[in-house]
Amino acid sequence: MNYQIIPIKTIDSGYAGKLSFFEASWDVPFEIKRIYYIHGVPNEARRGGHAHISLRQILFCPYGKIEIILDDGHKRESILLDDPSKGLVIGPGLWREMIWHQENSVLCVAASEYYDAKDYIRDYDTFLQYVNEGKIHG
Ligand code: T46
Repeated sequence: MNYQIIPIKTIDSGYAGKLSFFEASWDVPFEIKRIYYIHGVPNEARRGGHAHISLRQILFCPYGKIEIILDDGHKRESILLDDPSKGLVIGPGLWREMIWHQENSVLCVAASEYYDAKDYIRDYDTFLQYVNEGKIHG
C-alpha cells in the first residue's frame, strides 16, 4: 500500500520532556507547501471518507490517539498514531478514515500541495473507478 511509517527525530531533554522535529526534503519525501491540524474532535468521532488524486502528506499526532484506516481499493489497513515520534507518510490513491480514540487528540498534517478541492474523491464508488482505471497519479 502507498504509505510508510517513519520515525520522527526526537530529542529527550530528561525531566523537561522531549522535542520532535522533521525537516523538509531529507526527512519528508516531498516539498511541504501546507500545514494544517485537526483539533477539538470528540472521542470516537470519525473524519475523512475521501482519497486524493495526487496529494502526498505526512500525518502525525503530537498528542493523543488517532486511528488511521487506509484503503487502496483492494484491502484495508489500520495504523494507530499514538506516539508523537511516529509519522505516517501517505501517497495518493488511498481512501482514508480517521477515528479519534482519545479526547483532545490532535492530528497534524504537512502536505505537498496547497488546498485544492478538485484533488479530493469523496465518493467511494468513484474512488474504486479511479483505482480500476489507473487514474491516480503517483
Ligand atoms: C486529509 C485528512 C487527513 C480547507 O479549506 N483547507 C485545508 O487545507 C483543508 C485540509 C481543508 N479545508 C476545508 C475543506 C472542508 O470544507 O476544511 C473543511 C474540512 O475538511 P475535510 O472534511 O476534508 O477534513 P477531514 O478531516 O475529513 O480531512 C482532512 C483533509 O481535508 C484531507 O486532505 O487527508 O484530513
